[in-house]
Amino acid sequence: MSKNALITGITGQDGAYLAKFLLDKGYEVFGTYRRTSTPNFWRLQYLNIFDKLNLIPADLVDAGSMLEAVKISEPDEVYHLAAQSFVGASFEQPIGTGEMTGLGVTRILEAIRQIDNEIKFYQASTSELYGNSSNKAVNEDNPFKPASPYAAAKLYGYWTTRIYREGYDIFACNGILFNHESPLRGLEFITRKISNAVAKIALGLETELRLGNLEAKRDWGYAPDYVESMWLMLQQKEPDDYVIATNESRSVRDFVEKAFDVVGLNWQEHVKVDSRFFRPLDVNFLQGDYSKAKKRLGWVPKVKSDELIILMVNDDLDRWNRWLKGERFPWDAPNYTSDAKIITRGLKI
Ligand code: NAP
Ligand code: F7E
Repeated sequence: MSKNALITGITGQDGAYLAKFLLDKGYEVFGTYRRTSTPNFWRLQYLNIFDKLNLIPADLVDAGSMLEAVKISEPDEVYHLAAQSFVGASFEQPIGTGEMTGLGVTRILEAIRQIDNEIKFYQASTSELYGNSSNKAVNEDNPFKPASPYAAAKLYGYWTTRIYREGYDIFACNGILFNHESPLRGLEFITRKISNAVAKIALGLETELRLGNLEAKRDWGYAPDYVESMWLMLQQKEPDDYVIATNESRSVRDFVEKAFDVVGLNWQEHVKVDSRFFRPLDVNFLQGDYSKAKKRLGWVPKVKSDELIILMVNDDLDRWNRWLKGERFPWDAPNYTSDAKIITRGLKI
């Protein structure tokens, strides 16, 4: 008999890739989505899985809806991916981020505890937990030092997961995932902001790209590789916490340079540093040591950042080329305009 999986946040980058991964493994996949004025299913359509899923409306701030999602789906495994996941926005909406990204974890774990504590649980923890605590590669034993409201909320979620594991014997795991990207990444995150702008600049649709802190370094992996690790964690004999990373780190400056190289342009002629994109506090350096995941789960990253940059730029080039030929898509790119009137922390773009 096939297993049931419930993915909260199925409309996001990881939710979409994980849904595809689990469908391919023969799971019956349920996913939560929140009510929005415009439906947001483009990633599921992009991966051609939209009509294979069971979708349940639920919101992280609404405990009853989370309980209902667990009841309806009767899951063997819950992958809790839903969150306000953008670090920059967490400085603008710190309380909402605490509600969704922090307390949301308790709401879903309470639902599991009340309905069936045999359900296995994955919590989307993050490298942001480490903050600026180290300038070397970090593993599961390094201390945490969150540097944003997002990271503080995730720290709460990390410990709640461990408390429910130890206190109620729930098979609950933290995946401490370092940054992972793909052509399905949201446009506000740096990698996709860059790949999308590079494609548009190469095709003459835009001339400049405005960025903030170019010196920050991140350990960037490929999202489809990373969702496999989530599943692997829940297939082990015992629940545990794992770092998932590539063990390589590069700066935003380096990423942007390589992305412009893909289309044969000089990044310095197009990139402008703009104070609006700096955060009140930033994490300068992150690099993960995934030795434990390699040893226990047999997991290794297949795509490293050099390849990732090329595939992301090429995918956005393909989208915009097709758009120029008159094709229209369910996904975001055609709707995105750089002249939108955005206000961030009181500063107008
Ligand atoms: P994402 O693309 O931003 O997706 C987040 C998902 O959460 C979306 O489906 C979103 O729905 C949903 N969501 C947000 N607020 C909600 C609410 N109030 N109620 C219900 N659903 C809500 O994020 P991602 O990159 O896939 O990341 C997945 C998870 O891993 C997140 O928890 C993130 O914090 C964590 N994480 C990500 C990374 C990374 O590098 N990607 C690394 C470590 C940890 P909408 O589509 O309606 O917005
Ligand atoms: O920023 C710098 C920015 O927003 C990366 C989330 O998935 O990964 C993600 O969080 C770096 C930061 O990702 C711009 O200041 C410069 O230092 O792409 P990002 P993030 O903050 O690392 C972790 C692991 C998560 O858990 C999160 O959910 O790039 N940066 N200029 C910029 N960043 C953005 N977004 N935009 C800029 O213009």
